[in-house]
Amino acid sequence: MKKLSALVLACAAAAVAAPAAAQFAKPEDAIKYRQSAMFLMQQNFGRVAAMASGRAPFDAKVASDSAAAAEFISRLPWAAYGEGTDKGRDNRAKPEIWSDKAKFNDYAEKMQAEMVKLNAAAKTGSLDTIKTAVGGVGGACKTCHDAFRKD
Ligand code: ASC
Repeated sequence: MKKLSALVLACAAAAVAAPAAAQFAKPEDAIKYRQSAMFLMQQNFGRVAAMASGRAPFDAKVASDSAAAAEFISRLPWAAYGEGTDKGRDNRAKPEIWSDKAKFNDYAEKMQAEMVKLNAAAKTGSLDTIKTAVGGVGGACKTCHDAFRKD
């Protein structure tokens, strides 16, 4: 019994200590994962942004559902930027992501905070409120891309 609890504890400790990268079998999978998350986030955010700019007709339900999806997805990419995931599949991540991780994480957190605001704004059903929040998210995307994405 003692042995079993020690083993369970050791496994739990290992699971906590394991780097986020450990959830991916290979760097290619991590890159594909974060690119997929970014794509899904962009598609959902882009739908709301198109309504905010008048390129698409405003549909409060679609805006709300899309913003909720974008907000959830905004939490996903970050676990897939572990050490050694700069190469393994065609990607535009700059080396600064790993050499200036604190700044990268700060930008990532700011974007997620803007997504929370967008989701709340979309729930109000007010297009003007959504427009402001779309501006916040777009700015956060751009700030990070300018610093950490190639071209
Ligand atoms: C998008 C998208 C981005 C941001 C950015 C906002 O829809 O793909 O990277 O918005 O263009 O400035």
